[in-house]
Amino acid sequence: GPAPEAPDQALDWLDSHGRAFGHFIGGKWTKPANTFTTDNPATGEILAQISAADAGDVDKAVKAARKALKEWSALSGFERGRYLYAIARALQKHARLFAVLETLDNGKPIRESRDLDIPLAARHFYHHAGWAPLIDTQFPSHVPYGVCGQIIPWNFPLLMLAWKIAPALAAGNTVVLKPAEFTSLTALLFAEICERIGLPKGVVNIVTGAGETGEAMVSHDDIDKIAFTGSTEVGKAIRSVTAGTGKGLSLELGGKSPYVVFEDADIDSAIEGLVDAIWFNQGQVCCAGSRLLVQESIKELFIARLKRRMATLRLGDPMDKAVDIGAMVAPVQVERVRDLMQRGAAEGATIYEPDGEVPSVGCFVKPALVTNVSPANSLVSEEIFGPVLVAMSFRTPEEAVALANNTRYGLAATVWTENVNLALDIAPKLKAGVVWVNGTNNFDAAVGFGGYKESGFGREGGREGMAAYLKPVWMKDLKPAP
Ligand code: TXE
Repeated sequence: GPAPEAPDQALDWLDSHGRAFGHFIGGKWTKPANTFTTDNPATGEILAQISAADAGDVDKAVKAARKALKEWSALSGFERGRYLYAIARALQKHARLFAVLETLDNGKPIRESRDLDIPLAARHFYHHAGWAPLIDTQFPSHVPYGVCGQIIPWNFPLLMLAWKIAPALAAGNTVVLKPAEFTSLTALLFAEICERIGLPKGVVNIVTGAGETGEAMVSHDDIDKIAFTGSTEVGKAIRSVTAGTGKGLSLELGGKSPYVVFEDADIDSAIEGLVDAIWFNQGQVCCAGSRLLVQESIKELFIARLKRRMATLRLGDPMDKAVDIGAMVAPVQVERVRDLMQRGAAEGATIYEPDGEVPSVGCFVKPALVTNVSPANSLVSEEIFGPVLVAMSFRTPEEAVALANNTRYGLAATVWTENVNLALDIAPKLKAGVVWVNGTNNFDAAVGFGGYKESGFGREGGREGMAAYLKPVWMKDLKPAP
């Protein structure tokens, strides 16, 4: 096969920063302070020192964003769009460096960071560059929120940054963004891109750190809106902290998305779709198709073919271009997954894993298929956020809908059938923010993404995503028509 991707360029970039990073505030880098390490989860090697921002650092970042707001929001949409195009082009120009850095820091297969994470992040900036000059006409009588505090997870580090920053900037907001503590590096490289393309200082501020830094943002008085993607638990805490304030809020939280396969489905395609739905990014995907619901009549055949396909998945060095399953993000996530699987097994589940060795170092977890479960089993109800698929069966379409909706989450759902009428009947009955028919994980910057129920509220992407960064205002001084 092809030689593994070389990490040199990314390591050179880390070296150029002395392998230690401060925060990016008001267009300047602070000195590294109060540092913690970020490592490569596939090898355990330390990559760099990252600074943990305290309330004082967060305050400086908010002040910088506040200072930049007046000029930035007063620019024409056309001018803001030009900056967003410049960012998009720079992401494309440095795509290889971004992809390698992402894979080193996160453990995801290089094939995914190269073909999905980075191109989709660039696409998000292109898309919103196009929105910027349309805001005046598409959203008359709207103003930007102001200073936005954005907190993102570690599963798609640069892509989640793009989902947050691109629409905020297009609408005329300024931002303070905090990446997740496991994966700060591509956000820091992004800060350097903002510097290089001459984005006005203070429009984008990046502060790094863990939950305490996030808490300092959430409780800061001068942030106008918080946008959060992460665990349902933290999302609920943020909602209660912001409840008594005037802050805007959007939450994109966990999921336990159903993947419904009817007996007339194209089975080969449904299996390939399922591989993508649950084993993409080691299953660390909020909309992962983690609950297979397969019609009773084809259950045996389908499960047998799925097991055969699982045995061909290649697990190992994420820098290897042929690898399907890389490393999970951190040891704590591996433990979380193992604990849940033990609990599920103790509750009676049968767990299948294909044969084969797992590397002795690194955060590697084999793909797993769970069967013999009742709806009460923890593996059916809890978000596992790892490469673990839970399978159940149904007899009738009504039963499929009932099982699919039997969850506290509602982020995504997939329906697989050759019968268009059945698909059109079932899809609207599924309580999920996005429903895919005969496909899965189709993301588009032009389509709003977000959840129902405990998966959160607010949409990212498309017109709804733009609206999330704008506030309607009543123009009292509008002159009456002559
Ligand atoms: O998430 P956290 P964790 C789910 C998934 C996973 C579990 C735990 O099930 O196994 O959550 O992951 C910041 N105030 N998802 O513990 O803590 C944190 O620093 C403000 C699903 O890593 O929610 C990081 O930047 N911010 C999910 C971000 O929140 C706080 C993606 C997310 O981390 C904070 C990630 C606080 N009190 C995990 N505490 C998805 N929907 O895609 C932490 N943070």
